Amino acid sequence: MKNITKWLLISVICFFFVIDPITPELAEAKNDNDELFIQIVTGEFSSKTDDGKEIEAYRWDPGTIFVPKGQDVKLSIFGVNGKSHPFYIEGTNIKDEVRKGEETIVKFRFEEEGIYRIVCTAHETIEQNGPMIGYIVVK
Ligand SMILES: [Cu+2]
Repeated sequence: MKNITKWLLISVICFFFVIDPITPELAEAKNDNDELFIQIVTGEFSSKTDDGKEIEAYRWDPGTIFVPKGQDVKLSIFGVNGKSHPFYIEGTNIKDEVRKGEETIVKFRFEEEGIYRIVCTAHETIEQNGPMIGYIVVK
């Protein structure tokens, strides 16, 4: 009986520590050029305060994306809410604009780990109906 318990315990340990856990892969998001293809959109939150004041905030959606270091990335941004979103991406020389109903595509590759912001210069602060700031997390 002791032997069975011992082997059962060893089996459980092997299952959790030796067998490789299933990890999600982004293979399907990669195209023929081995680029990581990521799609985001422009969105908008709007609400009314108790005193009737309309408030709103434009957003990149999703607002945070994860990118491996040294990976070629093709980022598609589709303009849904808001007429125009001029933006830049920190750590790159990318400056472009997203317009309503149009897709803007930019390509980049980060060699350094870090958090790089996608900043819409028209909606950078709360006062400008933002902050429309996204985060590219490079690991
Ligand atoms: Cu904007």
